[in-house]
Amino acid sequence: MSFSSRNALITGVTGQDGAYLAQLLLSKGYAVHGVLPRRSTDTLWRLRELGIEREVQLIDGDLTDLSSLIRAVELSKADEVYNLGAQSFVGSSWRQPLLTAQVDGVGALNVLEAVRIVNPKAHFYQASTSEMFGLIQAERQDEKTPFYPRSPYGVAKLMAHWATVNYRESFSLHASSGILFNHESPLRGIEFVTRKVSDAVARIKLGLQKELRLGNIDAKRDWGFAGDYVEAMWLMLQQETPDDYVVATGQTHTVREMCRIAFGHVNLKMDDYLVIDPAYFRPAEVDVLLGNPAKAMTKLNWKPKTSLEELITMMVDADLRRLGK
Ligand code: NAP
Ligand code: F7E
Repeated sequence: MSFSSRNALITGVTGQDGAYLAQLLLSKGYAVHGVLPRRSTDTLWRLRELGIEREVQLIDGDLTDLSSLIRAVELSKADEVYNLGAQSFVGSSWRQPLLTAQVDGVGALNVLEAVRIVNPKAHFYQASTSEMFGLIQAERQDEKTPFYPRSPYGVAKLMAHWATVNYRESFSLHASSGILFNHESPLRGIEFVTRKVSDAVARIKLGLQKELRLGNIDAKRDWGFAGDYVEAMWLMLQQETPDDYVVATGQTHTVREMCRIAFGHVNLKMDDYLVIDPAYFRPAEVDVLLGNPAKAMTKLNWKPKTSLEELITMMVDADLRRLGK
């Protein structure tokens, strides 16, 4: 089906998910607009890698500047607004807690306000996160599992999550929240552990690096592919009624296992290169995450399509190609 008369607005369009979501919406015929915060460096590399840099219409704006968001919702004539913008690195959130709260917490409220003021009929998506479960209160986390965030990032995202629920209940906004578990891709930021590993493995294989320094490799995550997860975001906004959905694979693996897959893919032994460095341990850790995506699978007819092995080998191959150029 073509959505050629529909306008979408994405905050965080230059990030991993923003780029894949923009690509998905363009393929469906949407006019895609993106909020672009002012930066002194070029931040369009992901849109360029996907070959859609010229197709996304960029509008200056920042999540901390309500007036810029009002202008963006007006200019884009958005039917669907996806709030993906965030300071998304958990590790940095202890070092920049107030910025994280302003961007990830109050920023989401700013987008909700812009939608409420300009076009309360627009469908709204909030990028919630499994980090809200933190110190897990159930073995498999679903939409009913109580939250217990363990970082300033998780705390800020919890505010945004409840603001989304509250605007749905208070103002009847079509506001949905996707509680997404970790999702990765060749477009993942280099500071996150999967991409740090895929980049390092490629460098070691090519003789450009000697070792890989990591923190807590016993942490367990439910890792999926970002390309699969943006489909779930879109599906949520196509539903008759707004709701909250867990999006996950239902499998969990340690950082150590993920790392072993990456080294094994290029016929290297992880133990020959891995160094544990206390600098990468966090003040409070989320030890294990394991999602139950049953609701998304039943109600959205969504399912994850990519195994961890496929994901990590895809990322290592992409980094080998990049570094080989
Ligand atoms: P990402 O790659 O870090 O992208 C974040 C985006 O937000 C970037 O485009 C960034 O622009 C933008 N941004 C940062 N501060 C901003 C501000 N003040 N105003 C406007 N835009 C701003 O993150 P991602 O992995 O794509 O994740 C997308 C969203 O899902 C985030 O909200 C994240 O917290 C959430 N989430 C991610 C995961 C995951 O595993 N990837 C899981 C659950 C939830 P600059 O690069 O120019 O700063
Ligand atoms: O860490 C451990 C680290 O930074 C994963 C974000 O997208 O997903 C992401 O948050 C695990 C943690 O992701 C290193 O301690 C060990 O236990 O890749 P990460 P994250 O913190 O899970 C959630 C769902 C989001 O919402 C976030 O936005 O790996 N770990 N050694 C390490 N992590 C990093 N980054 N670097 C290390 O050297």
